[in-house]
Amino acid sequence: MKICIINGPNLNFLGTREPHIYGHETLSDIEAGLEAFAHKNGIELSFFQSNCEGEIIDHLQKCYHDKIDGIIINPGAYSHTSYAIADAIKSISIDVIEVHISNIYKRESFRAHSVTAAAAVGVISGLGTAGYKLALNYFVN
Ligand code: CA2
Repeated sequence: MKICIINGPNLNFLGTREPHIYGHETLSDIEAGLEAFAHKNGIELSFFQSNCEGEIIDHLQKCYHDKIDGIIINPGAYSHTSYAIADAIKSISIDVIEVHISNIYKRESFRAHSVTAAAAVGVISGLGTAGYKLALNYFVN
């Protein structure tokens, strides 16, 4: 099984700023933890991070062409604005789980709505960086 983990804008800053919201793990730490978990479960993982909306859409389309079985995406702030990413998720016919490290429902009101979430199979929000591993576990099962 091939799973791709996609992270959107500013998530390359994880572990360096705002640790009270996003924790102390860097994106590399998170990816290494997921890789170890995937290896034990016979899953092939790939990772992508971009600060650019179009690059994220291009990568979602690449996942379609590469016959990826599942996608875990944290679209960052594009979750709240990007109908283009939502359309891309809908168009590729791949199960997508949306992950938010923070609880988007108990922060600023603009974060409480995700336009991309409606295109996902499910959403994990507020469980910290463990949310990525929980999403991966969904695909394992
Ligand atoms: O909780 C999440 O995972 C978010 O997707 C994170 C986004 C935010 O815009 C969403 O509302 C919720 C922001 C990611 C910013 O990442 C940073 C990481 C470290 C330091 C500063 C920003």
